[in-house]
Amino acid sequence: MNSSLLGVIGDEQGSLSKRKGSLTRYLNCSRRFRLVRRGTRANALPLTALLLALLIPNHLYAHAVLVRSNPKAHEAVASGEVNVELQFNSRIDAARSSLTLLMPDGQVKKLTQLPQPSPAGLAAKTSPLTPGSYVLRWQVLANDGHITRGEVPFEVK
Ligand SMILES: [Cu+2]
Repeated sequence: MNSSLLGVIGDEQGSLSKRKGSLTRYLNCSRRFRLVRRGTRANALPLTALLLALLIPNHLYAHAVLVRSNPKAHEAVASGEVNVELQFNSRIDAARSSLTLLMPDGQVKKLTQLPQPSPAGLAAKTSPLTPGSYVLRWQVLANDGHITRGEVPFEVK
């Protein structure tokens, strides 16, 4: 059902029906979301609702997902300045992405980013940290225009 419906959509678009899976999920994701926006403009609410229901599961796999971090989740690091580095599965827009640190006392501090280590990476250096439990929170904008966010809890010993 999923693929036959997408075939119909592809015919409306004139080009989607020709693709055979050579495009990445990333491209699928951004194209499908443009389709949803057009549907809204045309006031095709039932179609839009159906598309959303079909697309949300795909959407979860489509954009910036954290693949590696320093510190690692639940890692215990030495006190002092901590080098934060996050690696994602897709290119991200660093200027529209943010890193914040939840301190042991509940304060939230915005981290100043360092130059991107790679197009899919983010980096920052914390102020000197004292022992306690911290949570690094990230929010990133992927190239396809979608925002994802997550947390990396870690300890300072
Ligand atoms: Cu996306």
